[in-house]
Amino acid sequence: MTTRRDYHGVTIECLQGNIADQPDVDAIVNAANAQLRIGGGVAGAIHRAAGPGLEEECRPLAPIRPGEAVITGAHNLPNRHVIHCLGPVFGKDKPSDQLLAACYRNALRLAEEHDIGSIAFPSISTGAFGYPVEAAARIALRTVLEELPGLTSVKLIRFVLFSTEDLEVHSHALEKAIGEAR
Ligand code: AR6
Repeated sequence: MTTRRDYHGVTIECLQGNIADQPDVDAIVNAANAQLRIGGGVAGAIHRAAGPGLEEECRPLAPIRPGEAVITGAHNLPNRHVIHCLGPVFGKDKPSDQLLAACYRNALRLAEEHDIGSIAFPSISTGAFGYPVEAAARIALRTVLEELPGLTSVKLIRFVLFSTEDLEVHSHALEKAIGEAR
């Protein structure tokens, strides 16, 4: 099941899948660690699929701070770019909501600067970093909607969720955010 909505000329999708297997988008977003090293979860899946060249390209860009985003090539991944975001560790990096929103905002701004037409996000901070998924989804979808009027190159924003539960939460957050924005 895919939830898809068109808003401000941009398509927003929520679907279940693996962020490292999205061959039809220009850029995928990494839920990175500060050192931009392999790690587990999303970062592990992306680095394993990209190959060691990605860590090499990341080395001079690290460390990054919570809320920050940096962009690299995609190496062996089927995309053009990887945008690496460091989400907040819930309850430790504060204010967590603003730092999480900054991840989505900064990723979209980097995408614009690099003429990216389509971008796929995972649910940043909701795994190892412990952010409750409902709250994180609300922030993610609201922030993305707020950014839409300023986007010219990005035409597709996809949320790739690992579980059916997380997909439902994000689909609901999308409907709700659009309802609030109208
Ligand atoms: N595709 C899509 N979603 C995934 C995938 C995947 N392949 N794998 C996990 N998820 P996490 P964080 C979901 O832990 O919380 C790493 O070790 C997962 O179910 O990847 O930002 C890094 O090195 C969860 O909902 O990211 C950092 O140290 C969401 O993606 C740290 O974890 C994010 O989980 C970052 O923690």
